[in-house]
Amino acid sequence: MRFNGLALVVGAMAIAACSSGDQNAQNTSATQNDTAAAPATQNTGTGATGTASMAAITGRTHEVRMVGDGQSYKYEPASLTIKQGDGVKWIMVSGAPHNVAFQNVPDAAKAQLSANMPSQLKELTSPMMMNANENYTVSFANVATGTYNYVCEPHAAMNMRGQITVQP
Ligand SMILES: [Cu+2]
Repeated sequence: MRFNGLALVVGAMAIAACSSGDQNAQNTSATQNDTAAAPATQNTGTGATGTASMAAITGRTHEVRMVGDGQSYKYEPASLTIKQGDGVKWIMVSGAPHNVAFQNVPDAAKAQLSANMPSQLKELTSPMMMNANENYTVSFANVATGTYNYVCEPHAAMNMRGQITVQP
């Protein structure tokens, strides 16, 4: 039901954008037409991945160290339980490059988690961290409760994986 609602909202915005574009076209002003078209394009883009906006951390920020010694690569701790509203800060310690790529995220949580992840390499994927103390922080504010699995893409074959459980 919630997604039907979102689809309706996005659809309504698209219709509103179209009708305002039509009005502008009758207006014979090319400039107004252009400014009307820009937001419509952005709305469509946001709708494709969801309609959430970034929600800042309201609780505490937990740290996860990313370590590797050439033999084994891991997140420390690999498993973390947090409260909704907390943040997680991944810190590059050794064995770079590392990153954080969430996998199998339920559709209902995707939009908010994505909105809370700055500078994504691709969907739900952090940039690579190359140097000691480089870090990446994700807010879990407004992110649905549940368990989120993630992997370090460069070390996936070495089973560098982690898990965040978000509790109410
Ligand atoms: Cu790694």
